[in-house]
Amino acid sequence: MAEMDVEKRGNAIDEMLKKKRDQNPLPEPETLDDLVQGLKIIFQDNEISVEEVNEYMSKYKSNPREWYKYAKFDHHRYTRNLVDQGNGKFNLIVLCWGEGQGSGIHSHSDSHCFMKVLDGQLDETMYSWPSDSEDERELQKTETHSYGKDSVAYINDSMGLHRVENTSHTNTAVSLHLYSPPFDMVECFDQRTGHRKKVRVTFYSKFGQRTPFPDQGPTEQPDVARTGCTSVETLEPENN
Ligand code: 2CO
Ligand code: FE2
Repeated sequence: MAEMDVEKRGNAIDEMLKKKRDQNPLPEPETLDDLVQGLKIIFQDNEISVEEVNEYMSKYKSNPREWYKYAKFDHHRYTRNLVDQGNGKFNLIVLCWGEGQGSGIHSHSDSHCFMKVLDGQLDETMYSWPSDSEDERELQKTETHSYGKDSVAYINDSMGLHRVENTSHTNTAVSLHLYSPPFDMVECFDQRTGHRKKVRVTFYSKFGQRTPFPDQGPTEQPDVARTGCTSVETLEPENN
């Protein structure tokens, strides 16, 4: 009985989606601009299908000429470069990962997070949430994945925490991230103790232009391994 309910609900959602797409068709995502336009159509709805977004982002085949202007690297940390604000429904961001650069372990502020690799390869390590107790305990790894060019990954807080890294010492990597709803704070976690802190995430550039101070953040970035996060502007007190 329960299975049938799920199936019926699944069919109802498929039907609804089909109807909506007949009325408002998505452009084939032949270019990055097409992809942005199509994503804006998808996110007009309050309910989105993770599968539909995943498939749509997978269809776009990365063309460096289209995203080159957003690809700005920094020697010390990975960078976050805003591409589009998705009519307030999502942020689309190009992340640039230098050789050996990675994020700390973090959550995603109750947002949907899609990550499409545009160039190179990215490795993801997933962890389970630490318990609420005060005890210090090492975070438990749950899964590892490697993503190559044009593949799309998805995470939300119910699936756990993750760290993303470009482990190559010879190649850079570039990825396109969609976060809905947009966020500017995340929680970062210390792998050894499970302790967490709130961290503001910032943009290195917006719409292809380098972001002026104060968005740029301090020149001395806290070390990823010790603070648990990069792209940090301000470390907020935990009770904030
Ligand atoms: N979430 C991280 C960020 O936006 C990147 S890891 O992929 O979700 O900086
Ligand atoms: Fe992430």
